[in-house]
Amino acid sequence: MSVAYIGLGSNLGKREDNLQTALKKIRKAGIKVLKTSSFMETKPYGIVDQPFFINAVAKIETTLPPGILIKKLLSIETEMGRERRRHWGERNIDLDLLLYDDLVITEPDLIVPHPDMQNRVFVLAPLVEIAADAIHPVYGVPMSVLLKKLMSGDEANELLR
Ligand code: ROI
Repeated sequence: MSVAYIGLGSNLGKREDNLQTALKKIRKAGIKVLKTSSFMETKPYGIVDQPFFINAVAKIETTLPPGILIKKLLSIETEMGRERRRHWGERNIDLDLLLYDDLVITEPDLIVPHPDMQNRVFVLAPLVEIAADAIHPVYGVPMSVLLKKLMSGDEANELLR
C-alpha cells in the first residue's frame, strides 16, 4: 500500500459540488480516501483574471502505481467534462498528484512531487492542515516549513479564508 496526496481545485460552476463529485469518483475507483482538508477559497495564482478557486487536498491509500493513478485522475477529469479553455485557465475540476510516498519521479508526463507545489499557498495550506509533518522528498523539510517560507513573501496575500 502506498500513500499519496491529491490536490483538488475548481473555479467554474458549483465549485464545492465539483470537489465532492471528484472525491466520490476517486472512492468509486477503489482508491481509499483517508483524509480530506477543509475546502478553502483562494485567489487565482498564475493567471489572475479568472474566478476564485475552491481548493482542497486529499490523503489517499492505493495499490495503483503513480503512472496508473495519474491516468485515473485524468479520466475522472474527463468524465466530469473538464474543458481546457486556456493553459492555467479556469476549469470545473483539476486533480493534481502532489506526493506519492517519498518518490521522486521526473518523467515527461509525470513529475512527482508536483514541481510547483512549493510556490502555491492553495496547495500548501490545505496540505499542512492534514499533513504538516510530511517531508517534501526533494527539499527535505516538512510542509509546514515550506508554507511558512511562502507566507513570509508576497504570496501571503494569496489565501482568503
Ligand atoms: N490558483 C488557485 N488559487 N487554485 C488553483 O487550483 C489553481 N490551479 C491552477 C492555476 C491556474 C495555476 N492557478 C490556481 O492550475
